[in-house]
Amino acid sequence: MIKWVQGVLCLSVLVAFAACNAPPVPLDDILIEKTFEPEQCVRSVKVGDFVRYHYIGMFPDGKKFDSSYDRGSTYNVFVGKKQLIEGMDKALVGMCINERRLVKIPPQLAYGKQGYGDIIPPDSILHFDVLLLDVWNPEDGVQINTYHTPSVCSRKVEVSDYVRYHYNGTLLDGTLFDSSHTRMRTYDTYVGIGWLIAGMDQGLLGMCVGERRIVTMPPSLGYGENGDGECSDIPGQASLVFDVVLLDLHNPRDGITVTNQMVPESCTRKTVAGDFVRYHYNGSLLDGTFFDSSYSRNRTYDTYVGRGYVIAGMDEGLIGVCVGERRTITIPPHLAYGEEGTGSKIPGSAVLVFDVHIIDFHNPSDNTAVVVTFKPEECEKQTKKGDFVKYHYNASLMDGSSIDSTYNYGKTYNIVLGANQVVPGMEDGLMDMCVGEKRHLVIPPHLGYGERGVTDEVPGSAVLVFDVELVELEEGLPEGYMFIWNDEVSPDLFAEMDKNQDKQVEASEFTDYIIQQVNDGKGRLAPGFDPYRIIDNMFSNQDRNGDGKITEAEFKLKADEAAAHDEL
Ligand SMILES: [Ca+2]
Ligand SMILES: [Ca+2]
Repeated sequence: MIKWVQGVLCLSVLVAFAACNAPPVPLDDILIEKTFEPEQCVRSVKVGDFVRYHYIGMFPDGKKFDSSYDRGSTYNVFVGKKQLIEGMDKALVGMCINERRLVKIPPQLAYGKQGYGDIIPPDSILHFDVLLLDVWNPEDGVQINTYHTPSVCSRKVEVSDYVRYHYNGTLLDGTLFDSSHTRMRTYDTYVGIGWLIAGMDQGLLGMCVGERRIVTMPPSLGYGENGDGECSDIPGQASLVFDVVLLDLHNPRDGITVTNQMVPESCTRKTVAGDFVRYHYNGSLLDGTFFDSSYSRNRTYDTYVGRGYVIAGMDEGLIGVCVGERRTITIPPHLAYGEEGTGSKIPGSAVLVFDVHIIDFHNPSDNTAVVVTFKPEECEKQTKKGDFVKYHYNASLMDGSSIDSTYNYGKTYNIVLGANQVVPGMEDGLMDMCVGEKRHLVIPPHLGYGERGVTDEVPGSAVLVFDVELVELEEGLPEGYMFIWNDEVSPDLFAEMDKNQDKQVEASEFTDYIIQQVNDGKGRLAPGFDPYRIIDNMFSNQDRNGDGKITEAEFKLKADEAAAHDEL
């Protein structure tokens, strides 16, 4: 090949030398001088091919007699079928796209002794400056050259699938006629049902998301004889080359698909419609382009499921999940954001892929779930409202992450039951419990810390898990009482309290007296509260005029009023 080219070059140099210094030597055959050779030659012209080329026709003295450039369109013709002068039929064979040749054709292979009208005189040697732009063969089909194959391909394009892809469309000589990249928008279409030119309908079949291929097609499978001057500059009879990358693929008949399921070993309950779910997710497009993540916000996504609060595919994909489960939910656009897409990151007709991790869920109708994990043999007293209880707890979230533990502080948590000192779910969970008993409590957020949670400790809407152990129980007073007498009330109560006998009871006398009664076992203060605060309140109640002393009159008035129901 190289030798042959050199040979031609030498010969043409000789001819040129001869042309300048001596009368023209008659040519036996055409002479070919390659004035430009492309680096690559994927295909060269063979007899029977159809070509599109530009040319300038000249006489040896350089005088132009014809030019395709002047007409503004390529010359389009079959090669080797006597549709051209014989010399040209020969000259085009072996030419590559973008190759340029200066061809010298003797008269016997051109217009001979007759010449051609007024244009070509008899016995003319003709020079043609030829540039080949396109070649195809009627036998050609679509040629597919895959130059990048993704490592994973779970699905390939089939007839009637809907795809989103990017492409650069060029002519065979490399001229760009269209690009989805410059529009910054994928081309979205059905495949194989005539929405596309035939070559593209075929060329996309079998493609994986992420695959890159070059699809080359003859004009019969592209824009045919007339080309496409409306939307792009595709000349008639042009071969088309599309450099395609597939970004997305689904079928309108698709539902969601659930893959990569990781279900925890223990799963006693699965979500149903109406449950409230907290989950983390990473969202990406089918080609792996990330669009959103709850992790980046460092906050779970919280929603009711099966109630239309989220896209239909997610509503469906979050049904039947366990706490702690991981799954990948792939959602076709008609169950996601449809043809319009949303925001700047989810294009129209996009398939969405969500990797979700279920943190917890509950139902608004849930009560505190109580599981007794240890019950002591002896159980005389059970907790009730008003009791003062001391208990240990380990608090955690459903994913096992620890919130708090009394064991860490080495002392119990102490509360009066029914006094709103803990969340309602904890009140429920501590009722009817024996000393020594252990329980596992699951508290839904509406009985826990609600939608707001506790800053830096309990996330909003979180289900809480408490393992509790009742350590001590001090029986409370009947509801509404802060102090009661164990025995009969002394008839000389006022006199007993007025220790210095000045006919009035000062705060210190009152306090000393009540404390004495409690210590003697004659009376009882409500457990779990500051006794001095209770006594202060009792004193204030008696001291009607607020002068810091209780007179006998004040005392009597109060005693009559509260004969049936009060502290004294
Ligand atoms: Ca006194
Ligand atoms: Ca008073």
